[in-house]
Amino acid sequence: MRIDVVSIFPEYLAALDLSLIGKARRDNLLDLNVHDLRDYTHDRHRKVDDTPYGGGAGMVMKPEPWGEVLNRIATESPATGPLGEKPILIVPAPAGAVFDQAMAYELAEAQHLTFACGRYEGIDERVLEHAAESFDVRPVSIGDYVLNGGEVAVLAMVEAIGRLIPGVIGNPESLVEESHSDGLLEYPVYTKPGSWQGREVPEVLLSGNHAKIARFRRNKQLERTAARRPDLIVELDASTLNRHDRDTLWHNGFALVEGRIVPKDQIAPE
Ligand code: JA5
Repeated sequence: MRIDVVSIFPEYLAALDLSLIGKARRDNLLDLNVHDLRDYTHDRHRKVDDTPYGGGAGMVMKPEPWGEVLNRIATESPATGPLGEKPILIVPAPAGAVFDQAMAYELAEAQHLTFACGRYEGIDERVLEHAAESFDVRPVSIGDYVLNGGEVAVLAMVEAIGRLIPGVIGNPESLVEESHSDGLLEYPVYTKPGSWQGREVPEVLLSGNHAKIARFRRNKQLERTAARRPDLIVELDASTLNRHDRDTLWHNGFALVEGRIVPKDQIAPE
C-alpha cells in the first residue's frame, strides 16, 4: 500500500518509523511518504495561512499550496486505474464520519491513501471541492473531541489501517481473535507472577479446564461491556447468545424481550 501524508509539521509523523509500522515500511509492505506543505509555497515566508473571509477568530489554510501538493500526489497515484476509480483522500475533521474498525478494514483494501492534515481553523473549503475532481474525498473524525490539527488523528488511523495489511502482523491469529470478539470488549489478561502485591491471578486460569476458562472470559467480556459500553450490548444479535450469556447479562442489568436485549430499567410494567 502507498500512503501520502501532507502536513506543516512533518516531524509529527516520525513516530511512523517505529514499531510495527516502521517494520512494514522497511519490509516494503508500506510505502509511506510525508510531505511538508511549506515546500509547495513560493514566497520568502513560506506562508500557508491567511485571515478568514467573513471575519472570525484564527487563520485559515490558503488553497494554493494544497492545490499544488494534491495535484502532484494525484498525478503520481498508482490508484488511478483503467476503470477511472479515484484514489482516496482522507481529511481528519471533527465534522467527519467516525473512524471505526469497519472503516479501517475498508481502507486497508485500498492501493493508495492520502491524508491531508489541517491546522489553525482548517483548510479553505475550495481545496476539498477541487480535490474531489481527482480523489474520493472523505472527511473523517476519530471521536468527539477537539484537536489542534489532523496529525494525531492520522497517527491513529495509519496504525489501525497499517496493521491490517497482509504480512504486517507476524501472527495473523491475533487479528482473527479480534474480529471474533463479536461486538464485545476484550476480557482481562494476566501473566507471571501468579501472586503480586497480594493480588492473585483468578484461579480458573490456572486450572487447565479450557471450557471453564472460555466461560470465565466470556462472562468478563459481557460484564465489562454491560458496565462500560451499554450501547454495544443493545446492538448484540440476541441469536448469538446462549443461556449462560443471557443469564450473565440478566445479572448485569439487561433482559431479553421479544428477541431484543434491553436494559432492565427500560422495561415498562405491563
Ligand atoms: C481537528 C484544524 O476527531 C477528532 C479530530 C479533531 C480535529 C481533527 S480530527 N482535525 C482537526 C483539524 O484542525 O484539522
